[in-house]
Amino acid sequence: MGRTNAGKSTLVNRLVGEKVSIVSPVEQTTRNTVRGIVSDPRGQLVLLDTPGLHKAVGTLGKLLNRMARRSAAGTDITCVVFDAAQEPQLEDIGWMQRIAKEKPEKVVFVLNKADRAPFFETMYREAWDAAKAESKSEVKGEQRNVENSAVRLETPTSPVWVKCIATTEGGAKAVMDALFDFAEEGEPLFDDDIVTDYPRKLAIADTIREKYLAKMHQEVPHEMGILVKKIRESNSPVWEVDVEVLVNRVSQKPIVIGKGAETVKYVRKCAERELSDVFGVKVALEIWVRVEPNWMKNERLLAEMGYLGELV
Ligand SMILES: Nc1nc2c(ncn2[C@@H]2O[C@H](COP(=O)(O)OP(=O)(O)OP(=O)(O)O)[C@@H](O)[C@H]2O)c(=O)[nH]1
Ligand SMILES: [Mg+2]
Repeated sequence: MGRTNAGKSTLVNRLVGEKVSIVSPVEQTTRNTVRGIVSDPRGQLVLLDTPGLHKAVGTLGKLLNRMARRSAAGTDITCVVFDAAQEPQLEDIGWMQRIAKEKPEKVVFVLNKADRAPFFETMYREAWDAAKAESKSEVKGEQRNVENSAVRLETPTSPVWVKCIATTEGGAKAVMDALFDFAEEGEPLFDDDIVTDYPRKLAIADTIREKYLAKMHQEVPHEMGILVKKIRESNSPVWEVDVEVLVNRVSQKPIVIGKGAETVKYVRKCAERELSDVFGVKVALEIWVRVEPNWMKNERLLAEMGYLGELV
């Protein structure tokens, strides 16, 4: 978990060795919890990529924050990704405070973007010290056993701090080692040739959204919802996929389509190429843009996009 744009999805893809989660330079890229599965001679790791925490605006924002928080519960290892090329921000400190308070046993703090300068490692460590101190004084206020809680707050092995460059081959090796060090023995949960169990319809919708995020550096993509209505694979070597792009306002429709349908054609071409690669069959997308005011508040549509049901 971690703040939006910290590089969580990039890291998950790097660890898995294949793209299982979409990535973009803009905030709020990931909208669902995506599982990435690492099968290594050392064993199997099941990674949960979550939507980045952010200041919630509207129903969807709140849902995404809730999903991020819930995914954190019930995991064996808590891995927080920080964009250490930037100073710690409210959301980073929020995760630290939560960890200081809830004291999960195994924590990995990833200082990502170590290829960048300046790199704010010291500030993150200081922020953690402050979060611990704050939590201790709260405990004192509640008159609990300070000694015990101090011991559990930081053991010699947790949190582990690792530097990472998620964008480069080998740049996340230390993260992988830290995760395997913490992992406990158990039966593998997935076959070793599976890299994700993310539903196909959602994966296709995400790929289309990623192409829009890359093409449109405006607010519009955040107000877009992508629905994969149907995948027709009957008797043909081509998958024909019906897609609806939902926008909030009438004025957004021409932007999503583009002049002479340029934008939608570009997105379709890039997405078709990538999806054909991923699925090993030719994929043909039929994209319809529909104005659906307040789709972000429509539970049926949100459920269809997977934003209501946690996969965890
Ligand atoms: N320079 C540099 N850039 C990185 C690194 N890791 C990720 N990025 C870039 O950071 C941006 C955000 O990456 P994502 O993986 O989409 O971030 P995220 O944390 O999943 O973001 P949300 O899904 O919005 O929560 C992308 O442009 C990545 O290419 C890194 O180690 N170094
Ligand atoms: Mg992401």
